[in-house]
Amino acid sequence: MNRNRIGALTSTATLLAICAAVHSIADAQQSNVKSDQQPSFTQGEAQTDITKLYQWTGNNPRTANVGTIKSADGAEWTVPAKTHFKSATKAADLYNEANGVEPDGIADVDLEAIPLLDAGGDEIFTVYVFGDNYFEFYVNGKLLAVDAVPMTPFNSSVIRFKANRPFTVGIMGVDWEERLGLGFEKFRGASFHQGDAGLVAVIKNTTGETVAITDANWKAQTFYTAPLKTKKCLVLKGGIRDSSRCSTEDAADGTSYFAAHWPIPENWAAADFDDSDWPNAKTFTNEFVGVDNKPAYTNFTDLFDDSKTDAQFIWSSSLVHDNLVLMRTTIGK
Ligand SMILES: [Ca+2]
Ligand SMILES: [Ca+2]
Ligand SMILES: [Ca+2]
Ligand SMILES: [Ca+2]
Repeated sequence: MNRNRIGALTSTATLLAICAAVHSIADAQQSNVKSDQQPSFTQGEAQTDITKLYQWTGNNPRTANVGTIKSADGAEWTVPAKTHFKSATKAADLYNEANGVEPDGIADVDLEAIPLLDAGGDEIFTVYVFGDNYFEFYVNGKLLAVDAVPMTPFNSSVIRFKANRPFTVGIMGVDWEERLGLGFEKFRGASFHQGDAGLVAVIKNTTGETVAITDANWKAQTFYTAPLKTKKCLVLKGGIRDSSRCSTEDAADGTSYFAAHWPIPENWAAADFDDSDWPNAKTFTNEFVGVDNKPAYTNFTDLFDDSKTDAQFIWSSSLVHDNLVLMRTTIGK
């Protein structure tokens, strides 16, 4: 055996050893995860219980369906999310093309006409929300109202409520999808396009003072992450569910992609829920989210982009892959 051949064998062996080491680090990251943090994986598109929630036939027409899919462990998952869309109070429209509510700005909105919801307390607050695509809004564990439009048109909402400080706000955000269970949508001729998300909110008191904005102080955790080209691109460590290494490319055929699901804790929106192992929310710029062509946002930049209290778009680690994200904050005295 000549020296070059030995050299080649040595470097192959070294390479294999490095691969094995990298692999064991990846496995270790997964095995460090507590059993209640381990996701259930599904593969392919949801085929059962397909139900139409909402259809929009105007500009950017989409149908918002839900469906169910089973994972190998026998668990059944509603995708993109189990919502209260059909049963809960709809948030009033700040801007909603579907209902013909299209004010040029906040000066044209009659706040007194917005129903006052009761979260238990005496002080009156107003929250303005723009979410891509859908949200449900809780105070101290009580569901107050849900987004009037699950997918398109892009709308914004206003909710008035009574509460006492301190109070805890919980928001469930959903990035809607058309390829149920895969996290893909159909976009400009692409059958498997990776859609993105993002949510911004501002809470004011009756004097117009801002008492809370979405920012990196919020907690945000994903409970449904897709599409995953491979299961291994998802990095799990403690409460971290990081999909930022997963491919964001559209696919010619995405039907073999995977999705990760975690059960939603029953009391996740309650004031005393322990969110200490949830990551802080990640913030994203308006440019990254791409809101410059959405009047539901741009007509209200004096609310959402106030120079002194500039609300940030928040989400969990991946604006693309994380499709069901729970967000929490507590507003103090
Ligand atoms: Ca919406
Ligand atoms: Ca979206
Ligand atoms: Ca802003
Ligand atoms: Ca998505």
